[in-house]
Parts: sequence; structure tokens; C-alpha cells
Amino acid sequence: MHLVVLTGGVGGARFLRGVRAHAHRTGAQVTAIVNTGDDLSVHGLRVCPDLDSVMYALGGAADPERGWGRAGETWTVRDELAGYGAQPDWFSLGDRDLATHLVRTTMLTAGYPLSAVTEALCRRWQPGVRVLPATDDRLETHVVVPGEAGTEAIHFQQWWVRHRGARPAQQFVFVGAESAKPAPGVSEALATADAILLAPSNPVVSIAPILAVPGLREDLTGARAPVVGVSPIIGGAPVRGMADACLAAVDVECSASGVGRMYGARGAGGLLDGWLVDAAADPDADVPGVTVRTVPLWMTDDATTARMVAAALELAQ
Ligand code: FO1
Repeated sequence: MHLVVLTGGVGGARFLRGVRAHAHRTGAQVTAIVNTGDDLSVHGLRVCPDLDSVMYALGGAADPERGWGRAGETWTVRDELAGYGAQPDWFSLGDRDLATHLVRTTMLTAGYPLSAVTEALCRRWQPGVRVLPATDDRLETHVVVPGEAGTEAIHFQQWWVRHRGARPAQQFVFVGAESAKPAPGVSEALATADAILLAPSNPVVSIAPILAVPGLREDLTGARAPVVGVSPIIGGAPVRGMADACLAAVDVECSASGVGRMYGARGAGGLLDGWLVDAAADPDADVPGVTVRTVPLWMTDDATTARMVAAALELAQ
């Protein structure tokens, strides 16, 4: 059994821990296709937050409270940078985490593609799943917001971290997407999958940038495997993060039904065969053309998340 998961963000990384727990029990192979739209260059270093969240979460090295970055982190370099007044001062790289960005940047500068760099970094963390960036090409999510002279586009991290999503987003633009190609292994993974899962990640800034890579959406919709999505919205509110602000920008209702309808039914030009929603909060969720199943969706621990994954796979059958 080959499970392929499209994922991004801290929620997606937590979901993957449950997928891995399920796979250990059943002997399944797992491939994670990870969003790169959050990636940015800071202090000369290439930072890939979603790839690192997956790597650290599965490697047992993630900070449990923040969800991103390393557990037991120290911040000496950040404080020293602040001493110089270095910008950006709103995006902090921890000392332990810095080693990852240094190795990545060195390898990228030497000409290795991001997929090869990710494989090399994962050798240390042994995530137990194959971790693939959606693309090796530069693809960055930018957010169009009202500015002093009309509108301006700022990097997603500036909107998310610096402004905490408070500047009203008018549009999300996936810069570089038009000329991006799926990373090696991505199309093959989708073609050989027995089930494809959409993690409960932000649909607008985690899953949409993956699907914006030309050919990737077609690989998914043309796959022989069923596609089951897990709602990132429970009872009208995001499980984590600011999906509500992102959904408002694209005029989608912040509800389990709203996100399911945004993804749409595979038979009707959309993505989904099945949609998993929370049993207690969204018992009446409805997505035309898609089989909706209700289960407890809170990812309280890996065992609970693995049960969600088992339910998603039952639905896929
Ligand atoms: N999130 C913050 O809220 N503040 C930060 O300073 C910050 C730094 C950071 C550095 C490396 C990294 O991998 C993630 C980091 N994040 C930070 C998290 C990140 O902004 C987002 O949570 C994700 O991009 C959304 O998935």
C-alpha cells in the first residue's frame, strides 16, 4: 500500500505523524508532497518552513508548543543580529535550526536541487516517510494587500508573521508557479499511490501552492487512487493558524462544507472523492458529489490521528 499525502504547515506535519503511525501498523509506504510556497531567503539563507516542520515533527525534534522550529532552541544568533539592527527583525531563526538552513543553502549554492537537499537533510532525521518538495523550482506565495499607493504584494511570511494576518488579504499569488515543474518523484508518487490524502492544512496557502505547479493538479485528478481530504476547519474555525483570513480573501465560507466545496468533487472538475469532517462539530457537512464521513478530527496525539487516517483510508476504499 502506497499512501501519498499533500501537506503544508504545522497541522500538516502533525497529521503526518498519525499517517506514519498508521503505516507502521499496516506496513504501508508513505510519500509526503510538501508545500514550498512559504519558503524565503533570510540573512542570506534559504529557509523552507514546511519541509522543516515535517522533518522535525517526524524526526521527534519539533518544538511541541510552537510546532515550528527545534525543541530546546536557543536564540543567541537572533539576539546578536538584533544588536546590529539586521533586518528582517520579525522573523527569528533559532541557533539549532540555523544549522539546517546553513547546510541547505550550501548545498543549493553548490547546485543540488531542493529535493536532493531535502533527502540529505532527512538522512539525519529519519522521518520514516519519503519527503518531497512539491517543486525544485522557486515558488513563493505573496499576498496582495492594500498599500499606500493602491495595492502591494508582500511575501507570505511578512503577512503571516510580521502582520499576523491583520492586513486584509485581497489575493494570494504563487510567484514562479507558471514555470515550475513537479519535483522528481512527485508525479510518479501520485501515479503509483493506492490512496491520496489532503492533510488538514490551510487550503489557500498550503495546499493551493502545491496544486499551482503545472501538471501536478492533473497528476492528482488523473490518479487511479481515490483522493480523500481532511477538513482543516472544525465548527467554523481553523484547527490552527489563520485559514479564516485566507478563506475570506478567496470568498470561501470558513466551514467544513465551504472548504470541501472549494476543493470540489473529482467527478465535477474538483479534487475529492471523500471528505472527512468532525463528528461533533460538523455532523451536517455536505459537499455535492463527495462522500462525507464524520469522525473525531482533533489531533490530540499520534494514536488519535492514526485513527483519523484509518477512517480516511476506509472512506478511500
Ligand atoms: N513563525 C513565527 O510566528 N515567527 C517566526 O519568527 C518564525 C520563524 C520561523 C523560522 C523557521 C521556520 O521553519 C518557521 C518559522 N516560523 C515562524 C513559522 C512559519 O512562519 C509558519 O508557521 C509557517 O510557514 C506556516 O506553515
